[in-house]
Amino acid sequence: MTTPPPAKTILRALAGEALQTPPIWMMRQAGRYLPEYRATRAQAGDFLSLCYNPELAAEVTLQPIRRYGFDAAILFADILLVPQALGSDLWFVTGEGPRLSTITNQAGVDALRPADAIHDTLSPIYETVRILSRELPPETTLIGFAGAPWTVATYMIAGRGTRDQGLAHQMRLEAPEAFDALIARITEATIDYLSMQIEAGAEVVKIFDSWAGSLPDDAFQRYAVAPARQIIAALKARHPGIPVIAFPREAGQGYIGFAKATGADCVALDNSVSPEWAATHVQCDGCVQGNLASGHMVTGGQALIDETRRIVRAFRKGPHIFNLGHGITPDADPDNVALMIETVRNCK
Ligand code: 1CP
Repeated sequence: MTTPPPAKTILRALAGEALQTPPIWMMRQAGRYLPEYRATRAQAGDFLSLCYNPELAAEVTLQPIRRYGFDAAILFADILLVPQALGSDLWFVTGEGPRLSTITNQAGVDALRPADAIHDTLSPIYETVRILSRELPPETTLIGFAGAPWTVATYMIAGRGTRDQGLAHQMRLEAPEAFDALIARITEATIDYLSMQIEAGAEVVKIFDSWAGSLPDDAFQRYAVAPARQIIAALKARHPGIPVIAFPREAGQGYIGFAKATGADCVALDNSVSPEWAATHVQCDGCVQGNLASGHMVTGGQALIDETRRIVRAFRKGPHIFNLGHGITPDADPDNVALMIETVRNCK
C-alpha cells in the first residue's frame, strides 16, 4: 500500500491541527504592489476585463505563488461580480473605485435577475478555477471566495464603497421587506456561485463580510450571522467536508462564538483585536486566520518582525493560518512580504 501524501498545511489547520509553523497566504496577494500584476492588468486593459479573462486571471493568481511560495492561492476575481451577474451595472473609476447602479426599493430588487441566472456572466470565473486547479503546485491550496450578503448589499444600495454604509442602514431600517428580499437574493446567488467554484476545483471558500463591523447587535445576528449560517449549511450539504473561512471584519466582540453560530471552520480576524485576546476568546472554538496589520507591508523593519513573531506565538497552541488583518495596499514594498514569510517560517 502506498502512503497518501501529507495533507496540505492549510487543510490540516482548517481541520483543527495546531502546526509548529502556521501556513501563510495574504489577502489581496495578487495586486498592484506587484510589478508583474500591473503588467498583466495593462495587458488585459482594465480590472473587469482581467477578472473575466480566465487565462490572465489565472496568471495573476499564480504570480504571488511563484514569487513567494504562499501555502494558498486565492482566485482572482471580485465580490462585485455577483451584483453584476444579478443585473446591476458595474464599472470602475480609475483612482476612485467601483461604481454600481443603485437599488433603493422593492422595484429595484424585483428588477434583478433570478439567482440561478448568474452563471451566464460568471462562467469565465469557473474556468479560471479549473485552470488554477490544474496549474497550481500540488502543495498549494486553492481558495475560492464571495462577498457576504450584507457587504455586497451595501455596494448595491449605495452604488459605491461608503465609509459608514449609511444608505444600506437606512434601507434596512426604513424598507425592511425590500432589504430582506435583497439579502435573500444575494444569499441564494452566493450559494450557487460558491458551489460552482467548488465543483470547478476550489478546495476552501472564504466569505468576505468587510462591513460586518457596522452592524449593531441584533442586526449583526440577522444580517451577518444568519446569512453566513445559511450559506455554510447549504454548501456543506452539497459538498460535504468543504472547509469555509468566514471574515466578519471588525466584528469585535461579535467574533466570540461566530464559528459555532455559523458553522465556519475558521474565523478570519482583522487587526483591531489583539492576537492574545483572540487566542483566548475565538481560537478556543477552532481555527483562526490573521492578523498582522497591513501597514507593516509598507513600513517593514524590526516592527514587522516583532509583530509577526508575536502573532505566531500567540496562536501557536491552536490551529492558525497566518495572514494580514486586511488586504495589502498598492504602496506596499514586495521585499516586506518576503520578510514576513521568512519571519513566520523561522519563528521559534
Ligand atoms: O487592480 C486594481 O486596481 C483593482 C483593485 C482590486 C483588486 C486587486 C479590486 C477592486 N478588487 C481586487 C481583487 C479582489 N477583491 C480579490 C482577489 C483576491 C486577492 O488577492 O485577495 C478579493 C478577494 C477581493 C474582495 C473584495 N473586493 C472585497 C472584500 C475584501 C476587502 O478588501 O474588504 C471588497 C470590499 C471588494 C470591493 C472592491 N473591489 C475593488 C476595490 C477597490 C474594492 C473596495 C471598494 C471600496 O469599498 O471602496
